[in-house]
Amino acid sequence: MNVLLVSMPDSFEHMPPVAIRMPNGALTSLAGNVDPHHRVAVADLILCHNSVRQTIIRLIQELNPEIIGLSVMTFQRRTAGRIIELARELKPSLKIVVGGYDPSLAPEAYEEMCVDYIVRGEGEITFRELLRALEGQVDFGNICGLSYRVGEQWVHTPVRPPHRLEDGEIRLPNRSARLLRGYTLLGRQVDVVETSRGCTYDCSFCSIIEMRGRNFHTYSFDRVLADIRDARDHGARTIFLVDDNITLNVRRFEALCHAIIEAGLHQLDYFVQAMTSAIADHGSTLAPLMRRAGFRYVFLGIENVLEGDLTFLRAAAKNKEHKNGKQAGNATLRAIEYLHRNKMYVVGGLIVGNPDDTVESIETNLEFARRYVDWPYIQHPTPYPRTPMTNDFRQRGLINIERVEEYDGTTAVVRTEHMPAEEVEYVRWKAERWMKVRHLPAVFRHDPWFVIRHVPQMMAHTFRGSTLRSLLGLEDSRTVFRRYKAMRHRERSYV
Ligand code: B12
Ligand code: SF4
Repeated sequence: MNVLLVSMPDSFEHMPPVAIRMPNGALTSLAGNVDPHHRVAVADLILCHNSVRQTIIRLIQELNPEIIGLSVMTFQRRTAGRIIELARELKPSLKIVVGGYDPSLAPEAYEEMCVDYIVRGEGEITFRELLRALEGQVDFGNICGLSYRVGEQWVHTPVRPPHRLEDGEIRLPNRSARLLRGYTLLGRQVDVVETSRGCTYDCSFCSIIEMRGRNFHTYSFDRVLADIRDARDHGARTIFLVDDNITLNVRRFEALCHAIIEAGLHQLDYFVQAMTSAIADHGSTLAPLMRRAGFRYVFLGIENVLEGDLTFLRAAAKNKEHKNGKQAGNATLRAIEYLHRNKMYVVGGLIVGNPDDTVESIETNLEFARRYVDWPYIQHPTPYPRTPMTNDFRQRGLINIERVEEYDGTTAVVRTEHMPAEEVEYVRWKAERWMKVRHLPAVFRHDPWFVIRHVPQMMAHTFRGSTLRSLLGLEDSRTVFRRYKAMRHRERSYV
């Protein structure tokens, strides 16, 4: 069968397409795991975010797929709906499948769209079996993790348990299936690689637990190294390790760093997401090793620097330092110190605008980011489907905006007990732009040509909404903010 898999073009404030265009790892993993007689093509629509409609039309005409699969996050739901309508119009007989976090956690939203199948949870085996069912080899009802229509009714088969990755059932991704070019992270071709899936924590804002329960499964190092080599052979110079929480098993992470070095793959740049507690507790050995293995940016899930907020976010435990087996205060500063001492940059993940936040508590976090992090990644709590935090916000009547296309993390859609949502966003937005500028010299040292060629576009993105008048101080920042919001509103219409 001819299969076309697409990821959505929607990006958010911290991912300006001029500097960051990342592949979707789910689609190549699905492509690598269907039966070999199928022809699968993958299109990451972030690579054509200015011409989505034309690209979809062209791909459907050229490839004539029998099945189209869409990978969707919640803030991309509206775009997905429009692409589904367009695809249906272009080819009414097309079978349309949706998967990813949003269809898995809010399948009811897709039942009202023109889709034929919803794949819930991990997709490789479900999708492989779905294609077999469409060829008449197996019964739809026997495929776990699938929702499908029978007449007017939707049937939901039982949940598929998370894969034990250790057994080698999931094959390597198929990167050759990609049709579009232009992936980049600050000027270097980027690719995504997984070494594990899952997490055993239960932060209240995170979708992972509802998606797959609390568990942690790992791929073998042979497979991980083969995957990195494959990404490199397809042109990548930067690898983003997309594991949910690679630092759950620090000994394994250290061994992975050794394996990368021994395999000679440490010439690539690596980005990774990490817990502060793991880095603080093991930094004296782990951080130098990470540096030797090529790690350059570490996204730290700091979440908040105030204990009250950490408790609300259920993120206190993962941010605690330990001494002699006992908890010994917040781990964040020590983690940052280890990373900086070993010449790595800290992407500081913070969440501000929690129910009890005031201007002062938000300012405390912003001041922390100004002083200690290299690249701020500050978000607002966002009520994604079925997270415990969504419940809390709903019960307290604090959700202001139900339009999910605005659930991109940097649009404040909830208010606090003390501040309107828009004020929360304004305070964060105003401070964060300047923090980003400070990191430009470091980017310049690593990739001077990229910066020279793209600095005007990067600055224009960071300071969107500004005019000559605002630069001269003749217009206040609230006017600029309103203009920025209007631009953001317009650009969300990708199709
Ligand atoms: C890595 C990652 C990123 C990276 C890289 C993204 C990329 N292009 O790959 C970065 C840091 C850039 C990022 C950014 C964002 N992310 Co993110 N990210 C993740 C993370 C950690 C892992 C995702 C991943 O690649 N997993 C590996 C792949 C193989 O698994 P998978 O995507 O789940 O796909 C499987 C199934 O879902 C299914 N499937 C997926 N698509 C499809 C399609 C079909 C047709 C089928 C059949 C099956 C299927 O099968 C796949 C294979 O089993 C998750 C989860 C987490 N713990 O936080 C969050 C997560 C996906 N991100 C999330 C969000 C919200 C964002 C942001 C909007 C804001 C933010 N929090 O940073 C931005 C938006 C980015 C943008 N487009 O502008 C949310 C999504 C919540 C939701 N309900 O939509 C998650 C779940 C985190 C959370 N807050 O809970 N993210
Ligand atoms: S530690 Fe990270 S992956 Fe795990 S539940 Fe918390 S936010 Fe999600």
